[in-house]
Amino acid sequence: MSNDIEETLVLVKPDGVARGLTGEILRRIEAKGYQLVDIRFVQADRSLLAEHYAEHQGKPFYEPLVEFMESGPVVAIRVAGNRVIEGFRSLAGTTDPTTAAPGTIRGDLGRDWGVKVQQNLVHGSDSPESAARELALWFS
Ligand code: RTP
Ligand code: MG
Repeated sequence: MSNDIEETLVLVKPDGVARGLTGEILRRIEAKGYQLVDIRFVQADRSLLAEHYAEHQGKPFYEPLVEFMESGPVVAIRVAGNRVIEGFRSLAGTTDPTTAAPGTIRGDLGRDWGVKVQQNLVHGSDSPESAARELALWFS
């Protein structure tokens, strides 16, 4: 089996913080065997979010996404582990909580009644390049 220790950026989005799910999300990360390396509360501003979501600028969901992400504090977590970038995205489940598989964070805990798809509790970096860029941004 390969041993490929990586770091990824996980964000508990404002809906997760507001619903008191930070502990449950941290529990799932730790239960999987990943290591919490650093953690902080952040009230993100527009410039941080514009950099974080640079790849989505111009898309129809960009503006509502940024508005949602600045609506309250997020918890930023530096997580380490074997193939953790892919592994955390597997723990999180697919983007839309309605169709995310049961057993995943979004599938088990994501609401699909009266909320938008951007309210999907967590973010996880999607590649080694994204992880390096995003960790530098949130833990500068
Ligand atoms: P994330 O970046 O938050 O880990 O989520 P992801 O990779 O699964 O999704 P991505 O395509 O990167 O989109 C980033 C976030 O934008 C919101 N979104 N809304 N059609 C829509 O309304 C829509 N599509 C995406 C979600 O909050 C998604 O997590
Ligand atoms: Mg993404």
